[in-house]
Amino acid sequence: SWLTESMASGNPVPIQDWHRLKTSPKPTEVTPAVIMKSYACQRRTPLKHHNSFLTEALEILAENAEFSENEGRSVAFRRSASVLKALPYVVRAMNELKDLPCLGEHSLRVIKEILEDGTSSEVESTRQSEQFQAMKALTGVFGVGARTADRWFREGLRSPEDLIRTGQKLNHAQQAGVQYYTDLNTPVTEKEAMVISDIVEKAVKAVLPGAIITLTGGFRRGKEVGHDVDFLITHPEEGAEERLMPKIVNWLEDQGLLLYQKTTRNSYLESKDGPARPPSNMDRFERCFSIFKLEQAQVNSDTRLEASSCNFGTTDGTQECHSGSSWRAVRVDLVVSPYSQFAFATLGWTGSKLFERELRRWAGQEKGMSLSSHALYDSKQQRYLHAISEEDIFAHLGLEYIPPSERNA
Ligand code: DCT
Ligand code: MG
Repeated sequence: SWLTESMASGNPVPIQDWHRLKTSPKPTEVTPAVIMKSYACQRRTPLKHHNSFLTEALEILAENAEFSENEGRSVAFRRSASVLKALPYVVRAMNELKDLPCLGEHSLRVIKEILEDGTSSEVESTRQSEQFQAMKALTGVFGVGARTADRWFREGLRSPEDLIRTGQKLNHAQQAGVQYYTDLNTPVTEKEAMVISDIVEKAVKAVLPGAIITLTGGFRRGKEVGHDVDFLITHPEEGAEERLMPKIVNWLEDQGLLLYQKTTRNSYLESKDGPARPPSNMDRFERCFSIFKLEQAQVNSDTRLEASSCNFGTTDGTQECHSGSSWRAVRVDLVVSPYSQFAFATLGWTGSKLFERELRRWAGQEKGMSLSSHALYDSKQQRYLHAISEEDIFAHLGLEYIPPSERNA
């Protein structure tokens, strides 16, 4: 509605870093021709954009490709969607797309169908398919990836209830995933994220005074909801952050705030980014996948909640407490980084996933560099490039600085 309002009021639709080639032939139409840079990290992508009716469709196909572990196909659909997110106008006709990069034949076919018929038959049949719905339900269990979900699907399982009913062997993460399924598939609100931030801050300050805590992930990009809350923790004194995670986890556990936690020394990013791997300081990078027990009363601190009011079906038909409980489960990711890697970690954990992927691709293909959440390695100079801020890293990469709120690629 903000879009229709701004268009109706005649205010210009925000144009990010677009270079107008020519103005629209008809002055009333907001369809300027633009030069679209081909890497998402060269563009500004706001959270609220003009083409959700197209991007949501393309992202269904991307998700479906992920379910069948077809990464190339999935990335192709995500790149197409991302280009449309960066457009400063609503796409109404195919000729408005002719100079845009990353739009493959398949994506263009889907877009054409939506523009002509309002929907795409491929997208709708995917959405309705038993396989897509089952994969969505099964990968919606914390700790379950596409491979496991696909195996279960082929064994005839369709939902978390089926996992319980058939007594599937589940690891600890998956057991928690099934147990807190509804909560973990209920979006985390900004308000809930703020309450969690306060708790994490209290925990970290208690075990390491002077530590710095940054909210990363989608909430740092300005998202109003998320599937989890992501934090990055460091300390200005290099080395002070060592063995910090177990202390934080113990503090939280003592307060009864954790429903589940698993601390790992190696994050998935480390294992992927071979060449940029600094040999010695790598193993300090710690990550904790956790599930917090968040008291609803802390979120609605101005509404006094009594046990008796936490029930389904109040007089106005609303539910006062989620699932009729006084608390909810929330996924929280904690990452500890040495101060020297903090800028890289901040950039790497802010996302979006596609923005990160594109940054690494840009570094490798255009700059002969290797970027990870730990470091930036210049292959030509054969040395690591230092950075104390995200701005430094964009500068090393020869990219214009893009603030977090415009990294929603
Ligand atoms: N990340 C990444 N590549 C991945 C997974 C994560 O680069 N495969 C980075 C980018 C985002 C950050 O880590 C946090 O990940 P998520 O929490 O999964 O993403 P999000 O953007 O915070 O999304 P959500 O709002 O759903 O939590
Ligand atoms: Mg997140």
